Amino acid sequence: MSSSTSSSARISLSRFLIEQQREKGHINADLRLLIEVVARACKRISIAVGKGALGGALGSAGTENVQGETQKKLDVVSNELLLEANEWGGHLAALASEEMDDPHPIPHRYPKGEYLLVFDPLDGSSNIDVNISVGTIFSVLRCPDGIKDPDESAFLQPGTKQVAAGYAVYGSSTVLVLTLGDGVHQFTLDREYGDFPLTQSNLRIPEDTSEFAINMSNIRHWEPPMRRYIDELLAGKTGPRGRDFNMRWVASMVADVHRILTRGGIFIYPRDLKDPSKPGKLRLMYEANPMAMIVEQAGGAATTGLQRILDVQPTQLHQRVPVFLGSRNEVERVTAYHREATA
Ligand code: FDP
Repeated sequence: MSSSTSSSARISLSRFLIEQQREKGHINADLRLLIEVVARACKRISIAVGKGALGGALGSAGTENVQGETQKKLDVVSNELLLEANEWGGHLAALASEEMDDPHPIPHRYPKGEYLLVFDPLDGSSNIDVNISVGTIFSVLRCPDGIKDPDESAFLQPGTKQVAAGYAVYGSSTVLVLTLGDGVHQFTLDREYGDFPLTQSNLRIPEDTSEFAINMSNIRHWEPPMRRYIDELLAGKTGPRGRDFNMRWVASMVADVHRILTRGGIFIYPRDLKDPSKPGKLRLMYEANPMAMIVEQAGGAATTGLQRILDVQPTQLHQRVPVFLGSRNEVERVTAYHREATA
């Protein structure tokens, strides 16, 4: 069962992490520092996002990232904030980001640590200018032994190797959701005190749901098992499922996944035939993998439609995968439809 914490039993993120290190031995001092530094950067991004038009950072930066997507000014600002916060602490061997073609080395003037940090600095960027929730997603891996100057190949580890994953949602409140491989915990930014008290521990995703999240405008590009699954949901009480389903699509993965973590649901971004060269829209290393780790740690499931996301062996830093994640029974059903279709 998940549990909410009241303000009388305030446990800050720092205290939570120290206890994880001291009592449970889940993390070492470097990983603790890494998470604290990421949280600090998220606080700064939250402030930048919260300023809206007053901060002068809305709109396009006039550049494109490696995926050919237009970068927003706040994408660039968020990326800079995460780089600056993390490169000097001595806990990282390298960083990689959605917004940079290649991994970012730690400058020679700083010591290097044992971890690799991969992030999407501002997920849901098409929602930035319209005051809808956006967020940061991150994943932490160990740098392979003996590698002093990690390049892309050092990052190409399956999601099962993640030692931590998390996201921040910059919404009506700013929340930080974190897993260190022992459950999922939620912290809420206290804007007056500037810290992140623990507000919910051991979040659990209900196994069943009547809510799905998908961009329905792509329906004509979907493969047959995907159409079959959604047709059955849309048929509601009159169809084979015998009950009605509701749809929600924020179009910020962080916000849609956060809703699912809070009350259940299934989130889908399938492979489609619009551009057959792209196996889905979402990126494996800094969207699908960290979200899959969080969802599994909360009792849900996460697949590509054919295999567990966390088992995918990456071949490229910016590779894309189809994503099906959330309430276990729905993810298993739609995955079974895909497997039947390829059998
Ligand atoms: P965005 O392109 O705005 O950055 O990361 C990709 C992503 O957002 C996800 O956050 C979101 O779930 C999805 O794309 C939205 O895709 P559609 O524009 O196709 O709805």
